[in-house]
Formats: sequence, C-alpha cells, structure tokens
Amino acid sequence: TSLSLLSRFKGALVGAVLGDCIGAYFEFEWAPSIEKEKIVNLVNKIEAESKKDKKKKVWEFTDDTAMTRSVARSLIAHPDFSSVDMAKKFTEEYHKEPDRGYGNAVITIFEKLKASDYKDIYKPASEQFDGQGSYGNGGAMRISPAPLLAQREEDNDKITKIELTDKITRLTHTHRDAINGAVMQSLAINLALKCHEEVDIDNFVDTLKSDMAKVEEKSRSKLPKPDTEDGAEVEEFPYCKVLETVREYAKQEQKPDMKDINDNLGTEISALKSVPAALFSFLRASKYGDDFKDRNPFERTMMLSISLGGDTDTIATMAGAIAGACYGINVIPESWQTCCEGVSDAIEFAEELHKLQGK
Ligand code: R7I
Ligand code: MG
Ligand code: MG
Ligand code: MG
Repeated sequence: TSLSLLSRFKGALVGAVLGDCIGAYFEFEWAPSIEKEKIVNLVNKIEAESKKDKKKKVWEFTDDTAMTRSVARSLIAHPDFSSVDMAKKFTEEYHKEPDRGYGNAVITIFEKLKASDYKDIYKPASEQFDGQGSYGNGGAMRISPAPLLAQREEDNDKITKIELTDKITRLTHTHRDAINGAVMQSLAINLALKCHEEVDIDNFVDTLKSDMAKVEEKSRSKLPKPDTEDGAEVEEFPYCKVLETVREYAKQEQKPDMKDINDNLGTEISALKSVPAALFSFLRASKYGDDFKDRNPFERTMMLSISLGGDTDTIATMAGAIAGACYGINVIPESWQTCCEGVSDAIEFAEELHKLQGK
C-alpha cells in the first residue's frame, strides 16, 4: 500500500524538528566533520533516555524550528499568505525567546519590524548587508510547511509553490542565493512527497535541476547580481552546477570523503553551502548504509547529515524534512520523537495543513 499524504506531512515536519534538536547538539563544535562514534553515542543516549519514566532529558529546538513553527502557524491561519501576520509571528517569537540561537544579522530585522509597527514589511530585510540582503540559510531552514501547503494547488503548480517560498523567504533574506536555496529546499520536499520507497537518484536530481534552471534563469534578470569578494565572475547557475556534484557523491560506490563534501558542497551558514549538503544526505542515505548500516534510511539521513559537521542543526533539519516527506512518520523512531521538544506541535501542524488540501 502506498504511503498516505498525511503520514508524509507528519514525517516532513517531525523530521525537521528532530534534525534541529539532535543536530544542535554539535552546532557549536563547528567541526569539519563528526566521527561516526559520536553520532552513534548520541543516538544511543537518546534511545536510552526515552525509556526513562521520569526526568527524561529533552533535546531542545533552536531558531530553525522556532521560525518553522511561525511559518506553519501563519499559513494555517492564513492559507493565502499574510506577510504581516508571518512577520509578526517571527518577531513576537523572537522577542519571547531570544536565546534560541538566531543568526547574528537577522535579529536586526525583528528590531526594525517591531519599531516600525510592521509598516513596511519587506524593507528591513532588503537593507541587510548594505542592501545585498543576507545569504544565510535562514530562509531554507524554515520552509517545510510551505511545500506541504502548496501541495494542494492543482497538479502542483510549480509557480505557486515557488512564489510562496519566495515571499516567505524575502521577509528576512533578499540575496538571490538565499531565496533560490529556499526554493530548492521547497522543491526537494515536494518531490520527496511523491517518492516511492526506492528513491531514483538520477530522476530526483534531473527534475530538480530542470526546475532550478528556470528559477536561476529568471533570477538572473530579476534579482541583483551578488557581490563577489575579489570581483570574480559570479556563477549564474550555482544551484544547477552544485546539483551535479550532489548527484556524483550520492551515487558513487565508495563512501564519500567528508573533506570532499566540505570542500565541494559546503556545510556553512550560507544557503548555497548548506542546502546541497542536506539534499546529498537524503539521496546518499536512500541508497547506501555507509557508516550507519543497521539503521533505516530516515535514521541514516539524519545521522549522515549531522556527521558532515559545520551547521549541523540546519543541515539536519533540512535533510530531515526531505527524508520525512519521502518515508512518512512510521519509520521515525518513537524514542527520538519523545526526547525532542516540539514534536507534538509538529504533528498538529501537519494535520492542520493536511486539512487544507483540496480547499
Ligand atoms: O540566515 P539566518 O537566519 O541564520 C541561520 C543560521 C542557522 O544556522 C541557524 O541554526 C542559526 O544558527 O543561524 O541569519 P542571518 O543573520 O541573516 O545570516 C547568518 C549569518 O550569515 C550572518 O550572521 C552572517 O555571518 C552571514 N551572512 C553574511 N555575511 C556577509 N555578507 C549572511 N549574509 C551575509 C552577507 O551578505
Ligand atoms: Mg539553529
Ligand atoms: Mg547557529
Ligand atoms: Mg544552524
């Protein structure tokens, strides 16, 4: 029997929460990679904690989930999208719990939005980094509810999906790499919703690449050219280009070298150097066990994405959303779910977004 859409919605949103909570454990190490023993130990500890009746340790979520929750709540209240409502939710959430580990620059936007009483919603984001806009992965990390909602559009109208992602992202990020990274993450989740158990890596990459070619072609003319440090040529199709590298590392027979992943995909705080690593983790783990052979493909995706190091919470939250959309909630260990903060809310959001299908 085929997996229900509801199961996939729950998988996507719960997968995102787990990636953030578990990945955050290593975020501040900022290691170039994390030894598999450390990942296995952490997962074993979570599984042991889950068996305790009381005083269970809880792995807390960070800004990634805080912002995703606001995206979900706002889309559920306003399925046709309200920029003011979503910006308010981001800002109020930040002021309520400012210590969730937000990016250094994004908090300026929340201050400005509040001070201006939400007058010009898109202005503060466009002023970031001398008008260049942030290239951080903050747009991509929080996008998962959008492709779930946009799934309701007739035959998955790609334009609607892309536009919704664009509007949500531009509330904080106007750099074209940040927007297109969020778009790629959004399209990847949407594709995963339609995947069967056996993921066809070539087909997945080909579909994504043909969509991203159109997206990048459009932003060449519509969005300002990013500055480069030394006046070097700007790569016009960076996501299409890196997708070929993702394909190569996902498919190769031998286990990829972590250093190569770091050098050629990136595990950084920028969208361009983190969204590809998340996608790689999902695709690679769909086919190969590598270091985590005794685990199912969802678990492997999470463990591999964290083992890449760098921006671990964010890469794992993005990888977890894609994997959860593909495999559904039933393969996500109960033990992980009970130990991570925010899981029951994520399930509720999935149910609400599912109710909006066909409306
Ligand atoms: O993108 P953003 O929301 O940060 C998300 C990351 C995730 O890893 C979260 O888990 C959290 O830890 O933060 O927040 P921004 O502040 O917009 O961007 C993040 C960082 O990227 C900034 O603080 C800068 O260090 C860097 N950055 C830039 N640096 C130079 N020039 C982003 N854009 C630029 C830029 O144009
Ligand atoms: Mg975070
Ligand atoms: Mg951080
Ligand atoms: Mg992060």
